[in-house]
Amino acid sequence: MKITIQILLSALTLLIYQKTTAQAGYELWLRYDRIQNEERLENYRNAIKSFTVEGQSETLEIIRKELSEALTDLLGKPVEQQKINGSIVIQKKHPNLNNQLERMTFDGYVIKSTGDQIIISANSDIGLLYGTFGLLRLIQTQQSLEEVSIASEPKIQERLLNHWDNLDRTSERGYAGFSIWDWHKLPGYIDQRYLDYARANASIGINGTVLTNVNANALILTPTYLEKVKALADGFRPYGIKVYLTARFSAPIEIGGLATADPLDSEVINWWKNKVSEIYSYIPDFGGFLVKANSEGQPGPQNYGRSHADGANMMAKALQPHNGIVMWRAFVYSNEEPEDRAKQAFNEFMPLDGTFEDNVVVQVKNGAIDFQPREPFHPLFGSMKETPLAMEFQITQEYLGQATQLVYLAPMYKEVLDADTYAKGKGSEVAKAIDGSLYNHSISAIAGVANIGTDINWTGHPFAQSNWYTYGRLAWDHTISSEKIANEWIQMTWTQDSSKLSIIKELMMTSWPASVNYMTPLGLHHLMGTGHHYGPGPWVDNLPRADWNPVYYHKADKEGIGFDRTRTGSDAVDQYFPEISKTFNDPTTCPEMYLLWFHHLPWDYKMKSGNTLWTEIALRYQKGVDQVREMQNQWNQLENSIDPVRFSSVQMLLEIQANEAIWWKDACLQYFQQFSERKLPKSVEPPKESLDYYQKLRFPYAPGH
Ligand code: BDP
Repeated sequence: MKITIQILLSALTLLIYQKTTAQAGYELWLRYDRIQNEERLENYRNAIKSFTVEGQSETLEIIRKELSEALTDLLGKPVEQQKINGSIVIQKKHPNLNNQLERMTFDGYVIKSTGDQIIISANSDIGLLYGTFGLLRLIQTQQSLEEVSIASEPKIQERLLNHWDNLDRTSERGYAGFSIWDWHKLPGYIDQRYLDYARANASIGINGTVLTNVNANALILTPTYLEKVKALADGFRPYGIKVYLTARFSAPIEIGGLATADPLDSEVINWWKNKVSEIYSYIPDFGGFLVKANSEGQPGPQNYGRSHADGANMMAKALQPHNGIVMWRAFVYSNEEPEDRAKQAFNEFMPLDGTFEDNVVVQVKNGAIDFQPREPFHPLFGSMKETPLAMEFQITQEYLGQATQLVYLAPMYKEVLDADTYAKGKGSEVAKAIDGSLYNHSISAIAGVANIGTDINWTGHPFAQSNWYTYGRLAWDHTISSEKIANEWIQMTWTQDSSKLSIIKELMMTSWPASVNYMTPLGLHHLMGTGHHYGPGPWVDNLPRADWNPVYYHKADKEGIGFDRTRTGSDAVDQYFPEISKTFNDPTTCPEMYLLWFHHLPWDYKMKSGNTLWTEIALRYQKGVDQVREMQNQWNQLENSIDPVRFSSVQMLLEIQANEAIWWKDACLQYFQQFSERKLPKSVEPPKESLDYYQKLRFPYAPGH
């Protein structure tokens, strides 16, 4: 009797625990809520009575568990596993699908209905895992399975997360708690979170992870830490996720006892060769290195008078025998350089095109400055022909409201991916430069700076999960639309009700344009507070480097505002192909969203709307505030249809966001008004606090810094 009560009690505790974590959002988009539409449910129940997974491997075991649990939850009744001939058949290289599979590269999959069965097939177990999640997504988003025939393969080969995580568990620009890697307890303790992380990534096709910060610590390359890295790699492997590390360029000195890290020094070359072999003895499928060198104080080849190519190639050669790659970052700009910061990476890397080893990928941020709310695409895309370029997106919202703001980033990523570089005439989109199709590169890669931490919902803001999801989906297929991704994610995360879905989607689709409006409208950029980048600080002018100060970027004065990057200014426009540079160079053809990125214009400059520039700026800030208020109204309509914990968490965060939007508007407009010396338009709400008040705000413990 006593035992039965104990069992009942622990079952109850587990149930309550599961309910609480579900309400807190731990399940991400893998909630598998029961299908509510009775007709659909009946169809699924008829079509799916059982499943069969052919073969044995750790990955196939994961598939079995996933299918059994997911189908049982989605269909609200247990779905049996059968030895042969289930209604879903998961089989590698299925003979009926040979034709399609033979043409498939990487880890693509086919899902095909034959009338009485649904077959999922692929060339690898990992492909089968992706196919399994693909099928579950179809059910989660309530697609018909009757005549399903899907062939899906990733357009980009290496789809990585970059964790800017430190060994002390802080996370640079992390807003969701601490790093999920508990180095102290590794390798003995494998936190369930690691496996849940791997599973979530596999569900969206992410196949690699860089565990450590680009501002690297050489200790990660020592045996003590490599043991720990191995434990993680072993856990991730069945989910198809390879591990990569950041390599500190000066490691040969710091942990190797050498006197130099000169990439042409034979001892240094040997040191890296041996170090790489040692890493592979722990992790036979190690992915390779990500390197930030000669950037923001990090050591690099230039310390020894060598080039980025010398540095990258030295590491690349050490990795070649093991099939590893080097991702060498192009995020470089120099303090001594009087040149416009936006031009420096291009100037530095273009002359090196054609000199990199085959296993080097140059990793380029989406824009030429630094993950701003909106940036024109980086001019290196399309221009570097001989070198594969990886796109680096930031998923963590360093400059986009951190964890207090709801900003759905798919439209931002898409704006960049879809931008035409004109490198080979019309139709040379940035996406093609990355997926390798523009210049026939054999390696292709994409990186997203992760927003994942120890918070129970993983990402701090419940809606920040959508950005992790989006990144994975676009890395797999950059042609999917922002709306479609939002639809999927909302159905899997929030609701199956179409009218509620539309409300959430509208809110999400408004969020990025809104944030651009209330932070940096019309091409303004880098106006954020010092160091932590939290909130506005357009007045900041006292940082040691000119190009760390917001005043460097907006250049507001009595005459006007904006950075002149035209041919008569810094001439950054000419780093683009002529079709683009011509458009950007002329304020009348330059898209207004980038206007002040490329032009310094008088306050009375006439905008397309007929307003003066000053009026337009003011109206944009106000519009951003109004848009957030509208987002609040939309969310409030969902009370009672969303579980109370997640509902009120988003409600509170939107209230914070609304206040932060007002803060941005008031601080920026009052600051710029000192130069414009013009009144605010009537429809702009008067500021809540004085400029002086905003300038005195301090946030010594703002997260992520
Ligand atoms: C900037 C961040 C800084 C990073 C740097 C980078 O503020 O923390 O170290 O980028 O990408 O956006 O290396």
